[in-house]
Amino acid sequence: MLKKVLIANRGEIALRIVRACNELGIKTLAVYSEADEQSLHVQLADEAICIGPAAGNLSYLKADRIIAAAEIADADGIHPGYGFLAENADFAEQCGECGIKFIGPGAEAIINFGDKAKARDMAVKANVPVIPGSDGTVDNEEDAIATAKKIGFPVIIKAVAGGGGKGMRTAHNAVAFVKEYNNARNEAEKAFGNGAVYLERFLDAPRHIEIQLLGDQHGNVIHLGERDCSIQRRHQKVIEEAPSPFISDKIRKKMGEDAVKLAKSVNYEGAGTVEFLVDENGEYFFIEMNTRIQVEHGVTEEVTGVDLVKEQLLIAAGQKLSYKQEDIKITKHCIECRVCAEDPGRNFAPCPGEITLYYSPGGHGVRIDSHCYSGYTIPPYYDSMIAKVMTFGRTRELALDRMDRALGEYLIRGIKTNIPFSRAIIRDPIFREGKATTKYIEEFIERVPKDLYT
Ligand code: MV4
Repeated sequence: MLKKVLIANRGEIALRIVRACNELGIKTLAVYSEADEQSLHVQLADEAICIGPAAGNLSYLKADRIIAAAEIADADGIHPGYGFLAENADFAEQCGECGIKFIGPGAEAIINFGDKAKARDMAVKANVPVIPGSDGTVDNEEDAIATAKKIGFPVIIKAVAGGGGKGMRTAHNAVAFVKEYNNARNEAEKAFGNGAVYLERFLDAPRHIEIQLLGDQHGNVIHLGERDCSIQRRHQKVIEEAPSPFISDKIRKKMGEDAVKLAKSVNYEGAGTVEFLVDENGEYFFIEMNTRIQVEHGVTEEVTGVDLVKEQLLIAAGQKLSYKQEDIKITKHCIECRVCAEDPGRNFAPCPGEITLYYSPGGHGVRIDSHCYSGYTIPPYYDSMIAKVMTFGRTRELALDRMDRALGEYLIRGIKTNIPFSRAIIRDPIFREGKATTKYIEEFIERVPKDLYT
């Protein structure tokens, strides 16, 4: 087993990792920025080292400082959480060179899946369905137009280094395409220092469904069913749930098997997520693979009973998976709302500041993952998520009723949050009926009067 794990992150995920380590008897080493001295992850870890000033690029993104902290305190593993260095192949490699186990897949998998065109190519090679599109990148206007015409409009132009919708553009005809192709390239160059793009047929109102995977160092890979993450605003997830109200047992099984096939084809180690878009006919297509633990992992934990972070730690220590595929049974429904310090009345602008009063919901069928407390000040330097509310029960209806109840119980004073917005969605008949696609939030904002959620 690992003896001491450095947690290269902050907020609720740092706490989540401390908890898994505590249950496994692994010592924990927190790192923190000058803005996070008062943070719970610093309080709850066995040891803590300050790694720099508040800004992320001067602290949580400083690979050399984090590795130095691990060496000073003699940690034998580093858990990157999500965001920050979680999908940084150089960091994973440097950990290895220093004899520290990076808790995640090898650098090669991070590089290959980090390039979305390469990832698409790997899916093709593994015989996993992809959306009709370009064969690799389209590197000049001429080739791009010819390929777009062959695919057929509308097409979507995506940055290979993309994520979060940056460097992504759609075009409904050849004239618009030329303009958007150049826009996408320029934006990607600016955002990622890499202007390379590829093309896909644009699906108008798909569902975003992702499969959770675990793979060990012995070639075993299992899937833990899907999460429906269609409820997104500006490419940020707002509500996630499992199982998807749209996916039949038959499609679930096929998608799961395809995700496993892809992971096995690259000897994938650790937790991973294969993202698919699913059209109105239930046809599904690979889009991306994430090589980290995701924010919404708890949803899968509640419906399967599997502790994904513990499994990550056991896998990193070289142990075999604790479960076989036939052990994985989905016996519950779980919904998650991300609570963010933002103002739905002012276009969801971030609202950092002091939480003067914090009381979080509880009771049967409720899980809260949060690092917040009364008197805690949300720093302006990091993302605005302050809690994840998960509610679960035997049926979707029960999970939804509990979410409505739980959100109504939340007391957060001093700052604005998106709680009223999430509650309005939970109460919306269209969402209740399980009909939401990736276009849902945009339409919701047009359809529903603002005073219903501000
Ligand atoms: C698409 C698509 C339609 N067709 N690809 C958005 C983020 C990135 N991960 C992939 N995204 C999309 N890719 C094709 N071929 C529509 C989206 C998309 C989307 C996907 C999931 C959730 C919300 C979304 C909102 C707008 C666009």
